[in-house]
Amino acid sequence: GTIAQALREALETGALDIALQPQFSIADGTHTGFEALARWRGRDPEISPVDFIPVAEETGLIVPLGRHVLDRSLAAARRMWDAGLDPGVVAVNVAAAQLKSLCFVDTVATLLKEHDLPARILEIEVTENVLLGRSSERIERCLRCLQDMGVAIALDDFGTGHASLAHLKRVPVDRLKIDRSFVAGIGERTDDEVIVRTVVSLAHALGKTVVAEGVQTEAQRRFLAELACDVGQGFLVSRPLTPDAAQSYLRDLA
Ligand code: G
Ligand code: G
Ligand code: NA
Ligand code: MN
Repeated sequence: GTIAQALREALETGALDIALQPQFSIADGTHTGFEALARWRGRDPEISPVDFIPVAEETGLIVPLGRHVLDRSLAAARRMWDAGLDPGVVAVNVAAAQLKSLCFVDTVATLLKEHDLPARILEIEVTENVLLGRSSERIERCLRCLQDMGVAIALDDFGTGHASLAHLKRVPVDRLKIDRSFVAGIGERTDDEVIVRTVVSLAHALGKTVVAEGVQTEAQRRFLAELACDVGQGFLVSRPLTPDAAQSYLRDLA
């Protein structure tokens, strides 16, 4: 369709870029890293990744697009390091089709080398549903390979997909990201509070860290701090920023 064609052109012309959203320690507010989010610049009205990522997945464009996002994310981290700033861990969303392609681990290793960055700078975010398809065994092997390299693995939108606790036991995952729909209910709905409390406790009992998404209020942060939730992300601290603005953000913290 037309979106697919325009997306292909956007990849070629450099119109596809990233935004970086800061992540922070729930306990003391210190910076811990960024999540990289794909952005399609120069389109009016703007098209959200919620709309163009599915098109990219259907057309196979997600493989070059995902590589581009990874490359831009590492380039941004490199530039921060070169400016004497510490970006922390940069989390990049990766789709099933990328993990299925046999060369994904090589792509990651090559890009880390090109940008002269250690593997520990990088986190790969996957959704639960990535673990369910026909290629789940291959994908799990790929994730384990990345983990062995020193790349962290995060399970995104946790609690909204179709994975079971058996998956959680088996798959190589270092952290859980609590979906923002649950965080939004803190202070509003007892059921959301119970779910958040239970996910933090489950993650910690399994030796994993927890990121709360969509933290918008100080009251939500305080609730999460009482649970010893590790990391937060959300409008309370910052919206997603252009790479330049993210660098200024880090400089202003120092
Ligand atoms: O910032 P926000 O509207 O930008 O992101 C919307 C959704 O799109 C999120 O669920 C996010 O995980 C997903 N997304 C954003 N960037 C990427 C990307 O580079 N790759 C994949 N696979 N998903 C992305
Ligand atoms: O989960 P995905 O990986 O789905 O999450 C990133 C999306 O969440 C992006 O669209 C980002 O702009 C959005 N987002 C980030 N922080 C907040 C927040 O505090 N509130 C809301 N409503 N959305 C947020
Ligand atoms: Na994400
Ligand atoms: Mn998410």
